[in-house]
Amino acid sequence: MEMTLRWYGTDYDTVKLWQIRQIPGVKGVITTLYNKQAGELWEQDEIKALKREVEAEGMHIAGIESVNVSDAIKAATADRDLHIDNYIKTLENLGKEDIHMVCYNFMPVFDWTRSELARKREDGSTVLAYTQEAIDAINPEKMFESISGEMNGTVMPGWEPERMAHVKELFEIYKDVDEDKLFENIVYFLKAIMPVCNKYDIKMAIHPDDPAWSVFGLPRIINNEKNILKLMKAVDDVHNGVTFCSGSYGTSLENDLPHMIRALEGRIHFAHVRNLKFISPTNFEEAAHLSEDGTFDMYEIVKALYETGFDGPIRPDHGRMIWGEVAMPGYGLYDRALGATYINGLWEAIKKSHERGI
Ligand code: CS2
Ligand code: MN
Repeated sequence: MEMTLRWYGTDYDTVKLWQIRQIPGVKGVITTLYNKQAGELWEQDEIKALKREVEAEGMHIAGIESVNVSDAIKAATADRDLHIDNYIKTLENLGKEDIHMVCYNFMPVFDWTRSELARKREDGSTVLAYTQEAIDAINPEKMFESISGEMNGTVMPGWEPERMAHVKELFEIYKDVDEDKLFENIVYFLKAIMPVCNKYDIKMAIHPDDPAWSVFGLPRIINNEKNILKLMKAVDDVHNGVTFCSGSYGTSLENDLPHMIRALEGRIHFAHVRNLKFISPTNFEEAAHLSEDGTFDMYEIVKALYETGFDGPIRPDHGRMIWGEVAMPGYGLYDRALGATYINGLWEAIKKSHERGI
């Protein structure tokens, strides 16, 4: 595995590359072209410039998170083939720039959803949190105003004001898209991009839906072992792979995370490792990465990754806001650096135990 950190680019991130570089063992970043809309083409020059920027700080791009898939592709509207064509050309340009891992998701309209962006914990830290009651109380057409918590000038991905203005139309295009149709659409998309992925050895890594169930009545299909294995089988190519996000699959207590990792052996190309603390099955908050601070056994998660030969980029995921840091919720420097160090420690211990036959 390669330890990495997500970086939101010079224009958006409060965290700088030089700071990331000082985290022990982190030489790679996961980033994207943040000014691109889903469906748009990425020119090779733009990718090259991003690469140069990262490399000038002594680091490299370990993968892209994300090349977003447009709602036209997800819902199969008229622009679908045009957007797929742009996606293929984008992958080709990434391949030419020697980038071989692309994370994406197939969640309709929104990316991950939380009901609070800054729930205060006992120790004064703040975290992203979710309660089903709060989400149920939100009127989808007014949800932008309804979201609570300290925003620090940022919003959840997919909730940008310019998108929220069109949220009604976005919901409209999913009117006839149920889970089966969404599945058909993702298979169509993956089959179309597999040739370019094979040509440039680009590993596609689908991020799970978060939370792992339908919100606002929109279909969700990347949420449990059965469904993700179904997708792996439907397009049975190693380039059709997975981002194993413990915090997203883990939103459902029915998901046995180490078991899922083992079932997905060979198809996990990227890992997001974080912990959640459950108050009830539909009320959870994002904890520190340490096992005892949350509900998951992080040792078993990292061990399953190690034992299945995972060798892609891994990153801590959302961190708590600690030590007075002001940053994008979930994406401050301090707690993610602690998370990276903790995961590195687990990995080293597990690896040495194996090597020494302990
Ligand atoms: C990320 C996702 O912040 C997060 O939880 O893991 O937003 C992820 O980047 C996207 O779903 C991938 O397209
Ligand atoms: Mn994630």
